Amino acid sequence: MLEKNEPARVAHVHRDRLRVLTDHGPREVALPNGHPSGNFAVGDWVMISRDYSVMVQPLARQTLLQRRVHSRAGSRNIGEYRLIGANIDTLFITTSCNADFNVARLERYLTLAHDAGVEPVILLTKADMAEDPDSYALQAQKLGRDLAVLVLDAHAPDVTEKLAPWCGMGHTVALSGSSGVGKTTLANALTGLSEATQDVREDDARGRHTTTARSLHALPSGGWLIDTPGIRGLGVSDAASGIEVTFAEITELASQCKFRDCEHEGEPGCAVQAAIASGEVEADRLERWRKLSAEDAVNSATSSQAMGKGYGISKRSKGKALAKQVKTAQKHKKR
Ligand SMILES: Nc1nc2c(ncn2[C@@H]2O[C@H](COP(=O)(O)OP(=O)(O)OP(=O)(O)O)[C@@H](O)[C@H]2O)c(=O)[nH]1
Ligand SMILES: [Mg+2]
Repeated sequence: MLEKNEPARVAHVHRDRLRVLTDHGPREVALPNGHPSGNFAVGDWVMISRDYSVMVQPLARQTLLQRRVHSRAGSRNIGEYRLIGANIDTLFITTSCNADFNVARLERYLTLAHDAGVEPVILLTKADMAEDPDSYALQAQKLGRDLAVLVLDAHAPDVTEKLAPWCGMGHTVALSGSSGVGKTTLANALTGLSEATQDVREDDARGRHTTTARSLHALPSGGWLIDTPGIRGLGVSDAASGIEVTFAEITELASQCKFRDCEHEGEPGCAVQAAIASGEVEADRLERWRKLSAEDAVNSATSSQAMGKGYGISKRSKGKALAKQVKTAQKHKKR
């Protein structure tokens, strides 16, 4: 019975077992038949047996961050998702004030967070090595009206204090971003641990994929932190609502266009093109919205197909709206 069991939080997903954090410290628990490790994400809450030996029952998730696995057509991975973490309140989207900084990539991470109902915060590391860190902050700030953007030196003693507003009692933060941007350096500052970090390549600021597995840690503040390996390419799929929030100004303007199916390509009465003409919206931003929406539509279609074959998971049923989206996407892809 459930009362006879103990709650625990998944800190590491092994192939055949879970490492969980309990009131009495970390434990390794076995997985019974019918519960493959692939179903679990770091950050999940589970009930474990009183003797701390077996996972008994997974508990419902509040949020789930997952990303589409990049796969070649025909591969068995088509439509597969990788679970990044569960029950996350805040996603620290980490990038550096150097060659890693890329607005289109940040928009992908923002879409991932918004789609999962997770609050995004942008962390700009290596401010100490940049000539003009504020110029990066200005660009990042344009990506959302109420978006929190922090400029950091991950080695500085004030890091914990700066990140404290998101690390309070019971809150879960996850660090995401490319390899080498300083996720583990920040994690170490917050947890007090000394997990491995490694220098980046000097020529292009790229990291060496030092962290190889997702892991959850308890914070001295009473919160929780998830460190993740650097992601090479973040695909979007089934993320239409995340795109709507990430590109909120385009979503709002689109509702004022004369035609409901306006594609903002020069149709009469297009509020989006009018905003570009007046300088309110940058043409590049619309182009990035177009590209991401097109990719999302194509990937959502293949994930729906894959669903039918038993691969992956799809969040929404699509129907006619999807068919239209795919048609538009294919049109844009041909350009
Ligand atoms: N000067 C400076 N160096 C930093 C800063 N943040 C991280 N570094 C250095 O950047 C390198 C990479 O840091 P990591 O913390 O290993 O990066 P990561 O994001 O965890 O990388 P992966 O585990 O490969 O995904 C290390 O040599 C850190 O010391 C910073 O704010 N300033
Ligand atoms: Mg790391």
